Amino acid sequence: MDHPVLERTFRPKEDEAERVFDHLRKKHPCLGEAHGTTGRVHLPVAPGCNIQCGFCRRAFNGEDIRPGLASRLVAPNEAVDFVTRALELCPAIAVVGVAGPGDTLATGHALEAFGRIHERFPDLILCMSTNGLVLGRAILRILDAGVSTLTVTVNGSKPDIVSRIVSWVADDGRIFRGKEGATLLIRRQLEGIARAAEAGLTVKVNMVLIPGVNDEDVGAVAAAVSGAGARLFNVIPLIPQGIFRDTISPDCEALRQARDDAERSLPVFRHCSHCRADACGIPGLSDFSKELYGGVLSASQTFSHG
Ligand code: CLF
Ligand code: SF4
Repeated sequence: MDHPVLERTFRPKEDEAERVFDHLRKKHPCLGEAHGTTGRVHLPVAPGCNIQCGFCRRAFNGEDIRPGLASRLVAPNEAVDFVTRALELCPAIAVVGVAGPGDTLATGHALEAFGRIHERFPDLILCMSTNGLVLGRAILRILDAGVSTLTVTVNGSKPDIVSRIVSWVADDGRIFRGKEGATLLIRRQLEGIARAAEAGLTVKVNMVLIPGVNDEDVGAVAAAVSGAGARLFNVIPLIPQGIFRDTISPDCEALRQARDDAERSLPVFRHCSHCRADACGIPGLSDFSKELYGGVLSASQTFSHG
């Protein structure tokens, strides 16, 4: 067990995990204390996805296959240049995140970009968002790339709810639909969170709140992910699009109720800016994405896992 990464996969002592979380919270704008003072840049470096969420527009506008998609993404070998420029635009940036437009682990692009950034900027916090489908099997590669904080988007704890949100799940060359796909996804998400927490990664969970679909399930999701080792919970109101284009976004009361339900199991982050996959600046205060990406990416709506 002399490999440094393998050594780090031992479950850290709880006080050590708490110490790491406290340290990160002072610098990371999405973990609580540093909100409003430090910034993040998102690199839209993840091109594809391995599941299909009903509220995600990617499959509806053909972005996955349309010629020209590459020009709207950051390539892994461009990542260091974009981060260098982002730091010039906003020196308060403490975190580099990848939050879309696809899933960070569906391709190798995000981890390659993180590895390059970690080598050049070892003091920046690297933050990765994922749907969690293949998280458990990627832990060593995630650690090797220098990532320290994860967001896993978990939108339900029960197959009958998740199957209304996720139409298919692709795994090992097979497509799983309906409750079969939902069951696989939920199991992998909880296993992935548990392995990530054991490895010393700080895990936050995002849940997209869809009125009439998963609003009754928030407390159960928070309890399940807390049991797996997540440290923070964030409720994201639905942006009505895709198959949920006629669903009304949750109002303030619904959001408050959801946060209260989650807070029975986990601390809740209440300052989320619902960032895009190409955000740059201090969340809620400044946005340099047009300056950074030349306005090309900003012209196109992209869903961000955040
Ligand atoms: Fe980005 Fe997300 Fe990391 Fe933050 S955003 S990948 S955890 S660095 Fe933050 Fe933006 Fe809300 Fe996300 S305000 S959407 S919670
Ligand atoms: Fe994939 Fe994320 Fe879109 Fe869901 S929301 S289909 S996980 S890119």
